[in-house]
Amino acid sequence: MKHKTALITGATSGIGRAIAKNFAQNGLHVILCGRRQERLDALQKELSKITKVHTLNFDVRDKNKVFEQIKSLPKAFSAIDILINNAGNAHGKDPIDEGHTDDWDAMIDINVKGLLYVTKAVLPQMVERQSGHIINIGSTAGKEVYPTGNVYSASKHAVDALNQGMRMDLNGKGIKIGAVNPGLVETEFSEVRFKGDTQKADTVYQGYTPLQPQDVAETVWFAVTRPPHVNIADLTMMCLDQASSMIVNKTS
Ligand code: NDP
Ligand code: 8X3
Repeated sequence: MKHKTALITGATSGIGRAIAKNFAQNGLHVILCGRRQERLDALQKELSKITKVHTLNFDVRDKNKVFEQIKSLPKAFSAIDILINNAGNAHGKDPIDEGHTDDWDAMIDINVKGLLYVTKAVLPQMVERQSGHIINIGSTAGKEVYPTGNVYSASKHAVDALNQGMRMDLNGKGIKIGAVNPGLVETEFSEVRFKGDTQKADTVYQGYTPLQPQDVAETVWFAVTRPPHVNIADLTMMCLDQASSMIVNKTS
């Protein structure tokens, strides 16, 4: 596992950043992706003390930039062993008749099409080498729908479908495909969903003990360290206080 190269989308925050740190601490070389350059620079500075780090700045919605950036990788980083398709967010939380088309576009374009573009840019080399591992970060929202979750949930159901489809189409080509589907994780997710309303965002994680990004990172690490014949195909994880999207044991 040491010195393998992993590309992580959405490495500037939350789950992606925790996965990047965990990989770096375990000796993997990491390619950190995101749009916020100052955060990419800060994480690169931190992780460069313990491993080899490269950063790529692109919006996953920008198809040409995705291909251009991944093609531009220096030789030392160009063979990608592990791809973590993590970049994504919810935008808004409204009943369908009150939803905003810009939010819908963002969720479908980032969570679904962006994941496809990055996968398309990385896959050919994995197919050629007959080896590689892709982990798609889905969600409990990709397994069940909840009121006002409509389009976000649809985008994560698409990730679930793509995870299955990729595994079928790549069967026999030596590439592992799997999903990790977390429930509520305390990240900047709700801040993005509620467009910077931090007070509203904070209430999502109050009154119970939610998952932390590190919990998801440790689960991803478990998946990537299984023996060659074992593929974690589809794993759903929630905090103890969560039973489903709608059932959370809040004590306050
Ligand atoms: P954060 O908001 O903390 O992180 C989101 C990451 O995605 C950031 O690094 C951001 O980077 C990146 N990103 C967002 N939009 C784009 C874009 N257009 N192009 C490139 N990168 C982008 O949220 P989380 O860590 O919680 O979310 C990570 C993943 O986990 C998402 O796919 C989310 O759906 C999923 N998830 C989250 C759960 C939760 O409760 N938090 C539960 C289940 C799944 P930057 O802004 O720098 O581009
Ligand atoms: C994030 C979890 O419940 O906010 O995927 O949709 S939830």
